Amino acid sequence: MSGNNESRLILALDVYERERALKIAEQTAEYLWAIKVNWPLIIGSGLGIVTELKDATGLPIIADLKLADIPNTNRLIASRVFEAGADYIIAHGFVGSDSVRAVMELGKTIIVVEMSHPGAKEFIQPATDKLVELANRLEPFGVIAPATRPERVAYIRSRLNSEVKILTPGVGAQGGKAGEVLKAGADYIIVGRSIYASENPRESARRLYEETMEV
Ligand code: BMP
Repeated sequence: MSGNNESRLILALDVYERERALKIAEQTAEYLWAIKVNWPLIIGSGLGIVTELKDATGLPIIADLKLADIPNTNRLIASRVFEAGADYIIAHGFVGSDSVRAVMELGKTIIVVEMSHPGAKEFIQPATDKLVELANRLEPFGVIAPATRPERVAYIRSRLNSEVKILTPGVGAQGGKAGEVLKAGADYIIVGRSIYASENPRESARRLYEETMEV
């Protein structure tokens, strides 16, 4: 099954089990632009799941490792994850440009500039302007911004180079609304529980996909 290049929906596949992950990925692939793999799935199923998901769906895979280490360690981790077939890696920007560059030298990178949870207001949000400046300087594929705060997405969009994409988690379970955040300037929405924990993941993905197409 192959994915949908027109789609603006990214599935956050935060389950532990390999079989379950592959089943949900195959059921929903038609409506997705990409699949985001985070630590729960890598810890539960091993890094090989990246290759398997790619083979099973043909979709781009985003490895959401939120790398936040010194350049050498970021490089050691990122090289194996890109080798496994990841198309994008998410890295934190607050560790500094050298750490982010170490990832960017190996493949397409997405930088966190603001997060979606309430605690993001404590440390990350006060640093967002600087993180956006970092993204403007390094020109990664994209940045992560909060779907829970569309006004912040609009603000980030107004300061960010237009070629840099905005990917927004926080739709559904965390309270964000797909239409609102896309109207605010997001390029993609990232959705986990509202799809994978629903009774019918395929139908939930289809509904979200339709919603994004109406914007
Ligand atoms: P859910 O739709 O179930 O809330 O999942 C959101 C996904 O996006 C999770 O994988 C989470 O780790 C990730 N995420 C987030 O929720 N907020 C952020 O600011 C950054 C994230 O990567």
